[in-house]
Amino acid sequence: MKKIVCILMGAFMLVTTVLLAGCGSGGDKGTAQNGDAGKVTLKVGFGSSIDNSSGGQGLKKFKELVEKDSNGKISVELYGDGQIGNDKSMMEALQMGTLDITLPSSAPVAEFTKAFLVYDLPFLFTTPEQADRILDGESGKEVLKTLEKVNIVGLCYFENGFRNITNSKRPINSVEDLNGLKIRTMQNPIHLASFKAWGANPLPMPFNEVFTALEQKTLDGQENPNTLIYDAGFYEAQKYITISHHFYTPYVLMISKSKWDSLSSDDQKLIQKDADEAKKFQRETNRKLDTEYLNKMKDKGIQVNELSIEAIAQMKEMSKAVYDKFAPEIGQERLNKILDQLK
Ligand code: TK8
Repeated sequence: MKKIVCILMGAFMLVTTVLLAGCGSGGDKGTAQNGDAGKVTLKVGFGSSIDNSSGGQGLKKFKELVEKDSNGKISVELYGDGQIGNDKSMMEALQMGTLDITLPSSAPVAEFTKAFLVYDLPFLFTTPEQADRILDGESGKEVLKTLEKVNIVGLCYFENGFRNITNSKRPINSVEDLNGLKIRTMQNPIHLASFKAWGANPLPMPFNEVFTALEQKTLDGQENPNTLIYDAGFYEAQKYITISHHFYTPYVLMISKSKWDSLSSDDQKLIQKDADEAKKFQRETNRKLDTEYLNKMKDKGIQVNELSIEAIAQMKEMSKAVYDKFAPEIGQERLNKILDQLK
């Protein structure tokens, strides 16, 4: 009797071990992320709103596509409005593996890999189509690839857009009108050097601190695309918007390398395909909202003027020194290749 019981116990132990071993290594890499066999969760952090900003709407489209195309195997959790941090701290979270995906503006990304500085040059792009061609082309991909050396994988470029200047002091009709204005810029050496060259008094600051600083008048103004001037409510603390298009800012959709490497190659392909799909939707949405939100702000009484061609030509002239100063950090060959394609 004792012998039979031992044999049965032994057999039971053997079956359980085999079963357990089967679960561990079942098929693809990156399964069993959160206990449900094969399920994957992607935690996404973003600095602006999910519902109203064009970047947020692009992320919602990405979520919709990935969850549909993976038949629910991959779920995407969106955290907007800087809940998880600002552009820089969320990139650091990707490097530590405590966050999976984020969508910063390219300007703070340059602190992690200098190749991204090229996008911060003033008046580099004059049309959205030009930007698409460079960003989706060989040059854009080459810059994106430089993220891997800092343990991040770049998926594609969404659009933040052409930036305009707001302030509470006076309409900006000439370069001289910028003199001494305390303008918030992103934390980026080229943006700072450019506004200095144009005579303003630039102050670098994370996005989620700007509204309070405008309200408390520690700032006179800031610069962002119309969609964010509206979505972040900056227009409520400003009197004037000057359409200047002095910078174009891409958003960079990126995933932590540790997360990416933990995924199966099928899941990697699916996520890349849906990122590219969501990109198209997001850019279209951004271009539509750029005018729509500007009109909403006009209706709410903010004064809008267009910077004159003469003033833009003068600002371009004053920016030449900025191009020369940062060309070595960007990489002269990388810069020339992009400038040649824009001729
Ligand atoms: C939001 C920022 C924002 C950018 C800025 O996280 O900081 O002014 O335009 O979009 O990335």
